[in-house]
Amino acid sequence: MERREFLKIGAAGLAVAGAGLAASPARAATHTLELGIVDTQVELIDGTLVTMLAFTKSRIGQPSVPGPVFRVKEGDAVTITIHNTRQEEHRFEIPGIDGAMSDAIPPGGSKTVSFTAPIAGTYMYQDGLMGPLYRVLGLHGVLVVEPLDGRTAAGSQTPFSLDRIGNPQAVQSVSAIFDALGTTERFPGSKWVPCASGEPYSIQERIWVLNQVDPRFNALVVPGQPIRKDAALTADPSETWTPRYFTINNRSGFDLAEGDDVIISNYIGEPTLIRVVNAGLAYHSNHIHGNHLMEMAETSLRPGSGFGKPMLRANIFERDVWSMQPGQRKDMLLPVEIPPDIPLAQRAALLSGTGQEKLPMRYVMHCHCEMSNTAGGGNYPQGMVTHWDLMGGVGGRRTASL
Ligand SMILES: [Cu+2]
Repeated sequence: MERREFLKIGAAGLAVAGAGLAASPARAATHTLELGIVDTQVELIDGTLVTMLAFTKSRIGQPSVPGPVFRVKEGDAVTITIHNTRQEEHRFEIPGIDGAMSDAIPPGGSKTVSFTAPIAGTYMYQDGLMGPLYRVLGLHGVLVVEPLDGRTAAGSQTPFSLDRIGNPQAVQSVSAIFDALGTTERFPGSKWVPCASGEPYSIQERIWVLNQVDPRFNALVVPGQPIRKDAALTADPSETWTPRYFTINNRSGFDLAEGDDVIISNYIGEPTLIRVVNAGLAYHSNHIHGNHLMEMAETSLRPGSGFGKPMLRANIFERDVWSMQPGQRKDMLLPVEIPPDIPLAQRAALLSGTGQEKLPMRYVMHCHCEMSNTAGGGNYPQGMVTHWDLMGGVGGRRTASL
């Protein structure tokens, strides 16, 4: 055999081995998860107590709204058993994932769903019953599917499965952005680093679950009793929904001034992915100051076979304001670059942490949806308002921790 021929076979052999590796069931993990469905008392920003429906992380775990974050890898085998401890029927589903829908779960009963983790993206699990009243009353949470590899051709890590996206322009656009991070004048600093496995969020990745509370609907939920029927309210909840509290991760107003599940505190060059999910029934229009974000992916809400599936953008918009329809999920990348409102002459000083800027520089995030501004009267007392902190220049975290 001539050497050239050997190389040809070698390359072909490698390609087959690579393909086999990517699809190999041996690499797929198995996740056996449990969720409970309970009711729980939640104190809102003005002291009002409401009863919400909530998932628990195991059959008898602590209730939380949103439910626990699950992270799996593409191709993993996932089995979720849901235990209904309430007095009415529920149902579990994950829009966009084939096979991830349970039969009705009777009061006191349990059901199991099994599926193979689909293409990487941000998914929302929910109870879809009562169209979708039970979802907004608290039965929702996030499932993150991470890519098996996710690297660009140049080796930059991304949250997407670039090898499975059937849109070359989208792959090119996403690759260009993730390759530019940490290597260009506009984006000095570091690459994007994915969240460590098993953690709900990280320094460079946040999950914001948007929702609203209309206490008239919460009053239908009484511990120990089936949910009260009220035709005037529940015949079509989306027609009668009048939200009074606008929440991220179940907090509103001043309660959103703290909490590192929501608030990003990073130095320049620590790009951060925000997975934004609207579990509610109202539109939101989120506006972040200081940086524009790259809208990398959104969910298809068109009826049909693509419904609920993530779509990468071929033409990536830079947005300071982005809209969130009910049920929408978007992956937004905050580049944590030098804010364009910093005068040119002062940028070098900011980068080195010796500028005149008082640190941290705090930039607001507020929702432009008017009812979110004014619910409760005045300036966001019950609205969706938070901020992010720019802590300093490139490498500041390393210096700070010395
Ligand atoms: Cu604004």
